[in-house]
Amino acid sequence: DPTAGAGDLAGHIARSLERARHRTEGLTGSVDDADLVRQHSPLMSPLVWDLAHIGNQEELWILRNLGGREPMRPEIDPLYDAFEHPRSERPTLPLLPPDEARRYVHEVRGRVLDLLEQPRWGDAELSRGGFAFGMIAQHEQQHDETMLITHQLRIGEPALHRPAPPPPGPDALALPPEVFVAGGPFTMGTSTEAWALDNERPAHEVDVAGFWLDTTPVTNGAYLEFLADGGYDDPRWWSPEGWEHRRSAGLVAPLYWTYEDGQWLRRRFGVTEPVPAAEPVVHVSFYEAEAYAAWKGRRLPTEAEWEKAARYDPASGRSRRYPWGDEDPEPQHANLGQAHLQPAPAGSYAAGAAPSGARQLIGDVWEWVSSDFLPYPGFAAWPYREYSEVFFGPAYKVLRGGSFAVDPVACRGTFRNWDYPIRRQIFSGFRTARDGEL
Ligand code: AVJ
Ligand code: FE
Repeated sequence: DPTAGAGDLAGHIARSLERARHRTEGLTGSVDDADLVRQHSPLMSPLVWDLAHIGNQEELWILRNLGGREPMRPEIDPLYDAFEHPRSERPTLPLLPPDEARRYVHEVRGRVLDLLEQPRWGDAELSRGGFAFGMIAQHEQQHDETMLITHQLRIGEPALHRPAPPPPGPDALALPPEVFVAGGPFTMGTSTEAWALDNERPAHEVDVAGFWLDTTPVTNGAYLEFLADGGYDDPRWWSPEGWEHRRSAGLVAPLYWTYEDGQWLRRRFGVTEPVPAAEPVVHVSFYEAEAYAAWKGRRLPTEAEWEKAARYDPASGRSRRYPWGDEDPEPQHANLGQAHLQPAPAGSYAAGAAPSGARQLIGDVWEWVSSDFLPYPGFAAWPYREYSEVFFGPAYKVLRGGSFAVDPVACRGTFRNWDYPIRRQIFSGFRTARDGEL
């Protein structure tokens, strides 16, 4: 539990902030300054924008809103307000140059750590259980994932290097293709997780009929069968909106795939390599996920089904924090934290299996579910409407479980991500489901 050992809450906060900063420095220090200010895709900000935005949000929430301090550089606030300027416009703004951005975030962090050493910072509602700090650590990690997405879009020599994930255990090939999740009510969302964000709250009971779920995310090998069967050319498998998008965008395969000399290759952080069959497919849109599922005679799980499969323990009747239990993620449980620059082969992480037997629900790839991003009953925006509330509605689809690019601090069984159904520069995959009894 992130708040366990409450005596050392300040230490836990400091370590979470430090881990995020170490990652930020790796992502912004591995390319030169020209690369930091360049826009690698109109979908993304220049990396130097993310960097100063991280510091600006930290200053706003911790130093000003919690600590009551005066703004350090009020003139830069509008530049780093994500709602004032869309990503495509950000390169034209008078942004802080790399050195100044680095100095700014460093200065903010120094003052935040000073504040953390003062007594009574935890008295405010905003910092109960360390929430404001936890929110800021998660915010930095979320932008680290955003910056990793920019790195993947970037053309050029590889700048990041990580070992491949360990091979799966010997049982990976013998796993049943699907697992059964029994019907009945379960507790969805949370009212007790100190660092949960507003859209994960409150805990509420949801009744879910029994269903079958893929044991692992859909692999490249399985997805290639959909390609080979002409799946991208057959409107039967696509929703009307999905087909329209598939046509106008000219989709023929996942993002970053190319067909050369009779085989599919992919570009991954500057390296072009054959598409590995055993790995979960990544960089697909919601529409592609939905079409694959229809071709299989299956469907995407609903968000409630996904969460029940990931959290519900039939033996105790309660919902766990993670598929494996209540303990925070360790390397044997899940592929998280940018430890590797790719998903692990399907069937990996036996120690992270859910009670149903489903694997890799946490980590590896974000999983598209069929549900729109909507508030839970009893939702209250906290601490600002622009985190979640302004995005609720049918324009956004939910993604669950986190990817290899998500840090443990920003990942739990209740965590909800969302994006437009056409998006695929994100580390998005999926698994499929079907109705049915045991
Ligand atoms: C939750 C990933 C959709 O990156 O747009 C970052 C997280 N919110 N800064 C995003 C977020 C404000 C958000 N997502
Ligand atoms: Fe942000």
